[in-house]
Amino acid sequence: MLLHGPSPMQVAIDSAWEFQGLTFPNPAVGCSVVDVHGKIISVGVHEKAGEPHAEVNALQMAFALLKDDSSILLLSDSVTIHDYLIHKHDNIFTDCTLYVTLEPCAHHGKTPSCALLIKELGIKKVVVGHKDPNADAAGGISILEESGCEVEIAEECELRANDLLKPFITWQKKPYVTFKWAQRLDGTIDGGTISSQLSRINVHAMRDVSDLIVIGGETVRSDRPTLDARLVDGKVCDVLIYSRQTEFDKTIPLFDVEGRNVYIASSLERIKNYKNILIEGGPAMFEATKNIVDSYLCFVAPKSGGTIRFTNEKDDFRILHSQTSGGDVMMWMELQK
Ligand code: AOF
Ligand code: ZN
Repeated sequence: MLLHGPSPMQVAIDSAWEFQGLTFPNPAVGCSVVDVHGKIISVGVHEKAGEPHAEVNALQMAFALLKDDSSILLLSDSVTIHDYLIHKHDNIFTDCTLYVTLEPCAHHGKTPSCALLIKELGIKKVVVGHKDPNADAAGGISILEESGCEVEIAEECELRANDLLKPFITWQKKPYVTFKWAQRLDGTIDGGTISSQLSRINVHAMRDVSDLIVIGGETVRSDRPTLDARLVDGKVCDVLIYSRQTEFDKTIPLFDVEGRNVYIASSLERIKNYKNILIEGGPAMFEATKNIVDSYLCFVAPKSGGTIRFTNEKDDFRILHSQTSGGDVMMWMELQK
């Protein structure tokens, strides 16, 4: 029996999900480079705004492999990698196909245009998962087609590429709200640290690119959190404590973080002043925020032992993506309405 692995587009989508929640204000994007025999030779992802795009990371690795020369891997800045590839490619990419989850960008933003790079490298075929919803960067498909590159829109992948792009599509018009929680296999959410060190680093990296963290008053009182991004040496963001009571013990560490505004309110109105919002909540917050949450991120640690659980009834979720995270399972989900 012949076994097939995942398609190059699926590999690009799965790889991009590893950085979902970490690329604000940019989308999470993945790219596979496939050689003339149909073999995936490299995969690249966009990891953080300002850093190289997925195509550039994938082509950098492909160059190192095809040329058997790792010196390009020492470069980290997008402009430098673009220049290097353009000057040294010797037409090695001509017969390669790129599978990229998002239309290659036409513009020069924080980094130079991917479509122009692909054109310069003479790549003959690009398969695109989704058009770019950002008018400033869209137009890469036309640039490629006009240069004689065959562009295919991977229709069977559209739903999966669309799931991946949801935060970015939403940011074009309104804030995007993620509700995150960690639980054990038995559903418990109390009693100290639950998730793995890697999962906690992941959450700090999300805080680093969030502009507002929302948390319930009860959690503030019981956990006495700091809500900063120290595990990734990241920036601090504002905090909204959602509570009917306005008095809090100001020695709780979150009040003592420099450069942060802390609001205490019994309404979620303030959310509309922000763009990338992370709710770190328990069962009460879950109910209170159902109408404003775009996606749910749940970390499940393979252990048991607490006492408090979500006891909410009758909710169905759709899993957008699941992956492992330092021994935990991490699920991105949408509530079925
Ligand atoms: C791509 N590949 O991996 C990503 C793209 O400021 P810049 O230069 O980083 O450009 C950001 C815009 O580029 C972003 O708003 C989106 O339209 C597109 N993102 N495009 O070709 C990528 N992340
Ligand atoms: Zn680009």
